[in-house]
Amino acid sequence: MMPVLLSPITDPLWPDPAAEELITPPEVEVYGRRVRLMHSMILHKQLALAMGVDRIFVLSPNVRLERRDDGRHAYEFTQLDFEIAHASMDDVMHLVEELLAGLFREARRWELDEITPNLPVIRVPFRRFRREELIEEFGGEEEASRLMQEPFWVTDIPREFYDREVGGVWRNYDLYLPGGYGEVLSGGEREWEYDRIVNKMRRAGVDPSLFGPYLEVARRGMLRPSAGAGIGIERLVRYLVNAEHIAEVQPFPRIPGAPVII
Ligand code: ASN
Repeated sequence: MMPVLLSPITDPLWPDPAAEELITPPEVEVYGRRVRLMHSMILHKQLALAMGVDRIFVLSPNVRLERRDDGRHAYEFTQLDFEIAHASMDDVMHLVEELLAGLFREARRWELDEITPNLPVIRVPFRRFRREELIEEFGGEEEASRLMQEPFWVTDIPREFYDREVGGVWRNYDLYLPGGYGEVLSGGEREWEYDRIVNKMRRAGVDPSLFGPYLEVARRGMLRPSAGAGIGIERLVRYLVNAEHIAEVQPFPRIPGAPVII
């Protein structure tokens, strides 16, 4: 699918343990109507599946007005975003493991390791931690990312309404890179039932009236069970080439707090 850039609805990015406070998506006016720039295409991925497509991927630009420049955040970046009808979290985790193992194998084959001598060896499957378990063992995701030698999964993360929650367990996942490179992917199985979605929005203090067209499709019972994820391309490339700062892998860096030059 080609990306959507402007829409009345986008990812609230809230609540999320990675977000210090709610960030508001930038808005522009088109033909007298205010629309938002995409935080992420998650809701449009669910809507595309509702149209009957079973598997999609999209290279999607995301704009997030983050406050911190920590070398890992860009306020405009690209996700390789995908969604698969009736998939489970195990299906997606397996797919991502194969994708990354293949990518690093190819990088070596194409002698990228001459440019980046520290090209990591990727061994799959990656270790999995429930978020609570990881916090107990390491103190937090960032500490774990600094201490771990290989990529690892974090599951069961309490966050946005669209990720599936069954019996108090969140069927979602983030992939973290070692060496302090931090989070590179997030995803989950999805909610598709109207009542559950609205209840979770209310519980999180997210205003359902901001999601009218999406909720209308859900109310008609047209959303489908699915799972997917989005990979942060710049973060993945930064790890692949061992770059210090994300600005080094963006031809036109979009760094929080820094003025736009071009
Ligand atoms: N792309 C992510 C997903 O599929 C959502 C996000 O970036 N916030 O779950």
